[in-house]
Amino acid sequence: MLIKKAADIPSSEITPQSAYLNRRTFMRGAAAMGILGLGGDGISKLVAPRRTVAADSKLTTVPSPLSDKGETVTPFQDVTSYNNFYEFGVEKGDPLHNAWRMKTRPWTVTVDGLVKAKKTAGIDDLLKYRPLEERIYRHRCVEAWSMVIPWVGYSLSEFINWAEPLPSAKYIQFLTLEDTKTMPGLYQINLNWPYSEGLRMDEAMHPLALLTFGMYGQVLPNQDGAPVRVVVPWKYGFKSAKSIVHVRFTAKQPHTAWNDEAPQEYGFYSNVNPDVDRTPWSQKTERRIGLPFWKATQPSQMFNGYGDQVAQLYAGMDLKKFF
Ligand SMILES: Nc1nc2c(c(=O)[nH]1)N[C@H]1C(S)=C(S)[C@@H](COP(=O)(O)O)O[C@H]1N2
Ligand SMILES: [Mo]
Repeated sequence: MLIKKAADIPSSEITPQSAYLNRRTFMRGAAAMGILGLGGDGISKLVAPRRTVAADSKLTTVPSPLSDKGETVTPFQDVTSYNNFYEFGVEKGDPLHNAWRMKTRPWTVTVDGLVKAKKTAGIDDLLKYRPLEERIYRHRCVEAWSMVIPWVGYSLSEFINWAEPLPSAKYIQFLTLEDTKTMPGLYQINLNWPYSEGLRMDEAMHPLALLTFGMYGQVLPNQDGAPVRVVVPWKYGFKSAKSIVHVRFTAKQPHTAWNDEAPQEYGFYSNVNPDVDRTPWSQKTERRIGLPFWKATQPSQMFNGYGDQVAQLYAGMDLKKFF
């Protein structure tokens, strides 16, 4: 978001999914053999049995009544090649080219702060903890582009119940992976790393807030926040932290990376709001990725169209002040 670009990525950067998968497999092999000088894993990675989830990227899902109806899903290749994941670089195509280096197994999520007891969960246990739902949501970036994505996960509230926060916990904070070995963006962009985001507890408990493990019926591609992220569809995309390693419950509003960077532009709440224009981008309209340019521009909706479900969370609040 520091680099304020409206232009779409050149079509030369968009690789068909199959080609991309082949390339990624090749690159992984090359990395394991040290061809790219990234070494470290050695040959054992090539012969070690692959873990269930990695070997079969398909996820079994149940449909969800919380899915949007009547939206055209954005093509997979757009959703996986036009990304904001600043740890992997600032250009929209950078995460596709860099994020495959991130190791998503083993992976644990640590829970602490105002909880009964500190806990740690392994990613595969989290994945199996509740039935995985397919939830089609509109996804709205503050840069005024949007997508429609069939995510896979279960409500964040399920995870919070497992975490057992104390009644004094009023906020939840998400801290994400900060790995200098695989994330060139950590040196390129002056954000307050690790990436931090947060929600008020009642927002986090809302059934629409999704703990997300996959999309398009498969595990999340790394550039979309593997192995686990949140998706908060009524808020701007930057609230939806990717590649979470640490969840903390707090009494006070936690600091967040973009708010630290530019508090006058990126508020803590950051509900989609066509009437609040704090950023360089007008929020009145959005450009739907994957549509031809003459159809792409659409009016933006309050709470990204989820107002019927979430507006009561903000009853009595001045949303121009708490933007
Ligand atoms: N860790 C981390 N999470 C992040 C970001 C990031 O840079 N780092 N970018 C955010 C922004 S600005 C957006 S719009 C969404 C993009 O998600 P997508 O690439 O899966 O569409 O991720 C959000 N989560
Ligand atoms: Mo964003």
